[in-house]
Amino acid sequence: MERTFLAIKPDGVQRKLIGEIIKRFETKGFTLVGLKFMSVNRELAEQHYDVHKERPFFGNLVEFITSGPIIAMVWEGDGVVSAARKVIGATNPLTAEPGTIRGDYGANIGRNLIHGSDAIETAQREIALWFKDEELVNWQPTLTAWIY
Ligand code: RTP
Ligand code: MG
Repeated sequence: MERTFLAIKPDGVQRKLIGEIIKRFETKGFTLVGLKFMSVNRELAEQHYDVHKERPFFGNLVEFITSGPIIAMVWEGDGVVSAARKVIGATNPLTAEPGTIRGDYGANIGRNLIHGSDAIETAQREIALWFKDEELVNWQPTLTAWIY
């Protein structure tokens, strides 16, 4: 079953949006298989955003993601990688559609509340970077198997 890595960024935690954000993936029907509340050190932040290391905003990005605790999560479901990106919305909250997390709650590209893996291969890399195998719970909801 497909899995994706999602992280509620420091702004989402500080704005008390953890419950609201998690609720959207739960009610959509995806299955939570990993979750931890944690601080992010510089090394992990730089590895996570390695693909952006030549971009002008890289320094600010690393500074921001290490500025306060985050919620790291792994979610499972058919097509979850691209579907989660749709639930999250466009990178810039100012142009993200209403109804998406960023469209509903964000107003700044550097404070866009949540990260979501952008492809299946990226998700595999990010899950391995953020979680040990034993931190993931392999389970399936039995009463609602049709929801994945
Ligand atoms: P994320 O990786 O955080 O889920 O966001 P994303 O895929 O929608 O966007 P991405 O292109 O991967 O960029 C990573 C984060 O960098 C910040 N950013 N700032 N100032 C800028 O032009 C700019 N462009 C990107 C955003 O906070 C974005 O989430
Ligand atoms: Mg990205």
